[in-house]
Amino acid sequence: MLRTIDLRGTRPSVSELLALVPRAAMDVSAAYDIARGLIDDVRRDGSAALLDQADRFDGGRPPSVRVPADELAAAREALSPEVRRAVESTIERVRAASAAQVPVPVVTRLGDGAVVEQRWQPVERVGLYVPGGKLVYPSSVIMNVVPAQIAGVRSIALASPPQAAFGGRIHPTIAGVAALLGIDEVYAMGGAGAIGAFAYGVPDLGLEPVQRVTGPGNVFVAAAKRAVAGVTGIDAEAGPTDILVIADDSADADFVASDLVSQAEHDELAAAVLVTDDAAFADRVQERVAARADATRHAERVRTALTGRQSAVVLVDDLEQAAAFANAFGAEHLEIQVRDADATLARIENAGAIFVGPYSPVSLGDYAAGSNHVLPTGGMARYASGLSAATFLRPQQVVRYDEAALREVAPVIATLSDEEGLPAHGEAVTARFGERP
Ligand code: HSO
Ligand code: ZN
Repeated sequence: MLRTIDLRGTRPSVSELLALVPRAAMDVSAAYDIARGLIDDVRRDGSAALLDQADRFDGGRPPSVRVPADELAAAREALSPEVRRAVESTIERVRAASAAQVPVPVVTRLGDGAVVEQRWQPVERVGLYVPGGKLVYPSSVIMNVVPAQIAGVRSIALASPPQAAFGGRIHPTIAGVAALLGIDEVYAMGGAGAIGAFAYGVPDLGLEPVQRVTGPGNVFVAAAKRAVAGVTGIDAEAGPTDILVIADDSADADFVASDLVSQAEHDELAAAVLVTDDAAFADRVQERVAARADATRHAERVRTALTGRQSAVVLVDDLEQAAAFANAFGAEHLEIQVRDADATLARIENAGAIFVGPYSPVSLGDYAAGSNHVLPTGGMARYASGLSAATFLRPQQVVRYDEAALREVAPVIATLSDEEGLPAHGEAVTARFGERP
């Protein structure tokens, strides 16, 4: 079902590798002007514009844009005991891992009385966007909210589009999970307008501007983030999900096939790639993929994703070449299912999250590993990382020198400030040692 690319005996460059398995592109610039217009409408008309956009693009007008506290509480109580337990278990695991990953402050002593400190300061207020298109992901509420809470963000607002099936209200599971997490500022608003509302605030709703917007969304959400960048901080523009599996003949073909199908379930544009040094193993995976793709609920979508140009089986000479391919690809999710997984892991530089061994499937990370599932897509793993408490923290340097320590570096400052033609810089130091013009 997946097309095969045979790289054996070849040594393609990184750009050639990327051209072989091109990701489905999202044309954000084409959506930019529309997004800009919708944001401007919200700036001008406030909640009236949001309600109008709910009618035009989402599931109709919500009874109120701000979700009332009793609706949130009722949604929390309406979660089935089974779902509630699962959600609580995920929250607990993501909390534990996120808390352990909070960067620690460091103090560097550069000499007696010469100290540079780095402390981590949470962003004050953030806006989290939870999409509500063809699929809704309550698990993403956890993955966005928990790291922000762990980072110490004081004010968290959440937005999700009005749903037709619920009379223009947001999806009740999203509302219930938000309530379980203690989030009480929730808005039924979607798309570019919601991002604009977060960035500029909506006075008639009492919605104050946020300092950072995170969360995935469609092409208009991505375009809106691009439009408000600079006014507020944004996370990456999320694109279609991807999975890359490095496997050798020791792997279980059905495990690998099930993982490829699992991420293809998200989106017709999702990329699923197997890189292996064993052609017979690749054939076995293809057979299992075909069987599973036929039998799964979203068969049509899975088939479209797996037969698209963004998905492939890549045959390589050895695992070193497999790692080189994975590094060029920069997968959002990378699985390593080979005999000596640590040796391959050591060769990996670029990946959003790495899943090692036969019992660490991507869907474990999607829901219950404790890791975060908001990860860099579209090859952004080459320079970006997944969501964590650090996303909501800013390192700040604190400088503390005493008189003797300043005196010691005074000549350095004098020389460099002279060199740059900025003598007042040097004079700010000599002033402290009694020099007056
Ligand atoms: N695999 C998706 C996250 C997700 N999966 C949510 C299921 N629900 C992107 O990492
Ligand atoms: Zn997933």
